[in-house]
Amino acid sequence: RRAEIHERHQETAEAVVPEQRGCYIGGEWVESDSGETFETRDPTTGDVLAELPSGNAADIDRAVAAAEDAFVDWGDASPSKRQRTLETIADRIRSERTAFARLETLDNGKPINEARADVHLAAEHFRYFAGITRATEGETVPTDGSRRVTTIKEPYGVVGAIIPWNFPLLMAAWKLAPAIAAGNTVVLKPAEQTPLSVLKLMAEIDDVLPDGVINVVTGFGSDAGEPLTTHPDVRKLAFTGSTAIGKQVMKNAAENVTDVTLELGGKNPIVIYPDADLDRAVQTTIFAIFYNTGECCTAGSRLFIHEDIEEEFLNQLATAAEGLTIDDPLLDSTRLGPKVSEEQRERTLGYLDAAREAGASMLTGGGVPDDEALADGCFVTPTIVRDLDHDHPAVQEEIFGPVLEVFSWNEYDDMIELANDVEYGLAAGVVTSDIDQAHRTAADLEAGTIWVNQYNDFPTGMPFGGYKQSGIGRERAQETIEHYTQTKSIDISVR
Ligand code: TXE
Repeated sequence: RRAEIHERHQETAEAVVPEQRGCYIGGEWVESDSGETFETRDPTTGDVLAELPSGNAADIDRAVAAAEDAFVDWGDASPSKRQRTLETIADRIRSERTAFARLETLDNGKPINEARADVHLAAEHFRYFAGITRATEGETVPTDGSRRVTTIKEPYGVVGAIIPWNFPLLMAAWKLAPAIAAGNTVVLKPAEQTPLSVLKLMAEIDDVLPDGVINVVTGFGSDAGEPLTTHPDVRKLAFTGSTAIGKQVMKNAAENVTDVTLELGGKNPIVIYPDADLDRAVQTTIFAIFYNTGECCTAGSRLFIHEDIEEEFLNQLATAAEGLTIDDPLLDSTRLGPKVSEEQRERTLGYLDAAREAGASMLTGGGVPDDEALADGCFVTPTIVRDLDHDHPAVQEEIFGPVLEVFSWNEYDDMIELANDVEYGLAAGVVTSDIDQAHRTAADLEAGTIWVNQYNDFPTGMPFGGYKQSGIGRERAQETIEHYTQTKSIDISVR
């Protein structure tokens, strides 16, 4: 099986890794200014997938200049032209969906079924914002008869977008679609671990977009990301990643008084009531924590189970977790793939060691799979942790792996206090058959999204973003366009 996995991945890489491997600036594929490169690897096999330019400040300068040039026409383009462009991008993603999904699985390690869902959502996202281009309107402000006051929504100009590695194509879509729908041009820095699907996207839409409307600079955060956040000609920054780097991005944005939206980490609670349908509660929890191998900012990683059903629920949950197939993520039957990189696996295992040292017990999992065929990949077993204090770093910090921490409750107020006792506030889940309890709990939990009797559901158009240190702004929705436009008031004397 080990050899089979390598063979399958090599064949897939030959078929889907894009030939265009440069930075994409002003519609051209170019080397980095320094000539330096870096490798992106397949986390299932450890093999190198591609070598790419390692961009730096000089490349960001070139890309921002190209985006500024393109803004002259794109900022002025009719809504119908922008709409048609976004729809064509959606069509191109759709027609290449099989290759996009396989490429995403190679570069990130996510199970192929989940990669397919990402690709579908990315196309839908462009389609949604194609519609929004026609629905963005200014206002007429009521005044006395001496003047006419109107407002128009204008694009900022050049948007700097920085995205992470957990949903590479989808996170690109979340930034690119609203930015260009509003008439901005973009410089995008993909994550160094997973740059390939964004490069494929640019290759697929090269003839659709005027040159310079979207530019991509590949490379590392400190070399290529940081200069984008300090560039004085970048008028808006959109960042998804860790809270630590998000704070840095915000500080840099402050230097140039640049508008910024941030989508940062999460340490999200799931609350289970004793009246919950047990099967549904188990499946909701499994999906909440193990989807995308736990590499979700929304991962439901702190479980609050009512003590009346604790033992029965946890038995079923452990059985369900042990039943998840860990295997080659290119196989349809796989539910858990590898972590994105060795560094990320070590980080997850480090938290598990610290939890053990603090006296925690593992209900299931807690290490790497005992399967020789998977020995070259960055796999971690689905893990359920008990008996850990809520103030332990493994509970307070985002692990970003397949690790669930369990707490039992019986007093509502105490449970809510603990559920809210983290610096994050991205998402939360509630499982109950009592509608009053669902509403009350949704009201009391401090989070930007509350899922009731389901989890990780992302209907297009539902606003998404964080409370507290999980971020600023809302993506995916009509209000998102506000983050990519500025309002101009025009006051005309009519006397
Ligand atoms: O994130 P970084 P990392 C969390 C998760 C994970 C941890 C570390 O807990 O384990 O962060 O992951 C770019 N200026 N999330 O180190 O560094 C970087 O190149 C400008 C949660 O990968 O925040 C990449 O493109 N940019 C999260 C992007 O920022 C910089 C998703 C994210 O990387 C930069 C990812 C700098 N100084 C990680 N340094 C979520 N909210 O979903 C790095 N970057």
